[in-house]
Amino acid sequence: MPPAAPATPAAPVPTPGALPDHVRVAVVGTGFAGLGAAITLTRDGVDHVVLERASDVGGTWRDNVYPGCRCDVPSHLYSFSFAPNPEWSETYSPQGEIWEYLRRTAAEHGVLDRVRFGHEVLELVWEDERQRWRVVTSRGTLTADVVLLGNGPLAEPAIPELPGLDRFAGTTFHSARWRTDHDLRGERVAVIGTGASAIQFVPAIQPDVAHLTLFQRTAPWVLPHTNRRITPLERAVYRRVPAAQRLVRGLVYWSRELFATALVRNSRFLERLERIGRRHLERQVADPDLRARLTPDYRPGCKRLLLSNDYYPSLQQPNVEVVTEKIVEVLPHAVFTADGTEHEVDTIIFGTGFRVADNPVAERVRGREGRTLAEVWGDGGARAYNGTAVTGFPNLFLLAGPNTGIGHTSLVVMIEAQLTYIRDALRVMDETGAATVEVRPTVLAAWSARVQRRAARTVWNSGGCASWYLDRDGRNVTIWPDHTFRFVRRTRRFDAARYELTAPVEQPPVAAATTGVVD
Ligand code: N01
Repeated sequence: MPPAAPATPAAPVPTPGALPDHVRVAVVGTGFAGLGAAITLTRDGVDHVVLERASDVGGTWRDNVYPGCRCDVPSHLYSFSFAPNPEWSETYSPQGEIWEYLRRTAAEHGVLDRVRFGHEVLELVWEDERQRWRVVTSRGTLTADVVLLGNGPLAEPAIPELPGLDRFAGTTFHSARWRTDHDLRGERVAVIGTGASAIQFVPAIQPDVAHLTLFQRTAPWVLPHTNRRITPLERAVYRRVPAAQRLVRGLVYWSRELFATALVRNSRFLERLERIGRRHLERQVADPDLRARLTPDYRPGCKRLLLSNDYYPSLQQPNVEVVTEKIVEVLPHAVFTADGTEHEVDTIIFGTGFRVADNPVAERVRGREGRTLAEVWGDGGARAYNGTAVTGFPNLFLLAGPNTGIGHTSLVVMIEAQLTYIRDALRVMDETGAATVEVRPTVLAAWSARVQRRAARTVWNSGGCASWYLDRDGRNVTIWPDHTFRFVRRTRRFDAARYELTAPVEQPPVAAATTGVVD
């Protein structure tokens, strides 16, 4: 099949300059989080560098070029509040437009010359005696007073360890590493997984492949999609009257927050949603047997709600088979399932999601006591105060960190709130002369307990499904279990009293009042 069309480059990406020896702030990644951070730091005149392992900006919107990829959050909200885009062509944007938006926004805000492309961060080590981070990259080492981790929770593909996979003679790839050079036309293709990615690329590739075997472990809730083209008139209005677009953004935001009430309280409203999902299935799938296999057995919202009008129809095409039997083994030319069937295939595509709870970047960050983030989180689960700060890791701020994920609205809202908070933290450091800030252990423990208590009531915890939102111990370590405006409110100012501030070594102590420990 023809390769997915990535965005036409909107802005030239400069060749990387030399790596500085030392910076005030090192930012990791150039998705919404990393670019948002770079824009904020540039505006504030903060000395910084941005480390990006790839050769272009864009994060997940650069990496996910699979056919049919688009955002399932409306574009007017899924964008920076300070950089509205009146030119969105559809209410839910295709991947290429979002990637182009990020490239253009980065260029317009003059942040590209601070980005060092092809620099993968291999190790981040806190040097306590020097009060700074040693940042080891694939192309050299630097030090930084402060590190902002914007590596992204959905950046590391998860590929299941299926017995025999290494002996498969055909092609395999993950949806986030789509082989645009691989022609699927006329092939027998296996797709493993039926999450947000698969339901987008299955209808897109189905017409071209000879046969598609879809391996479904758990049926997703699929709701009707309301995407539509944005008319030239609307675009002209947004261009000339920016307040009109802000109004639409606000309406989208508040309607999503209203909806969040149902998810957060696991309320009866979800039964209505269930009826909508069932009706969608009944309308689109005539065969009762297939319909039964596509019917979820948990509350809608427990896993991400999926939007599609073409997923179910594509599954009923003569060249598609939905297999719900467990995969036992991969043979050189087939996928072998528990019922004893060999499903012969040429290519296997993994739509199996990402390493979120066990993100490998956590193994590369070593804190004050010599332990890695992964080790600390391995004991009690991933946690960060305000999704941002971890005890034992001074001057480290996580963007889109634990429990800042979102099941109902735009992650960009959360990222911008975190940037406000971090920006204020840097201001406090400057004003007090503090060399380090580190969240107090009691504060983090209380925060984590509160988040888990709150999460227990939500549909993500008690909706009757297993999902990547929960870690191995059933803790919700990913989703913000509340309305986003509450997160925005609590991150408006850096609450220095909840942190330990230390003065630069060999300098007088910091004057800031930092004694009171709060919840
Ligand atoms: O991954 P997923 P995704 N054997 O983890 C199945 C965002 N996103 O890439 O449900 C068989 O949702 C697994 O089965 P089960 C969005 O936040 C956003 O689709 O665990 N099957 C599931 O069906 C989303 O939540 C957009 O039983 C196996 C699938 O693989 C996140 O990315 C678009 C298996 C994984 O689903 C991830 O979505 C796309 C195994 N061993 C993605 N292991 C937007 O539009 C896993 N599965 C913004």
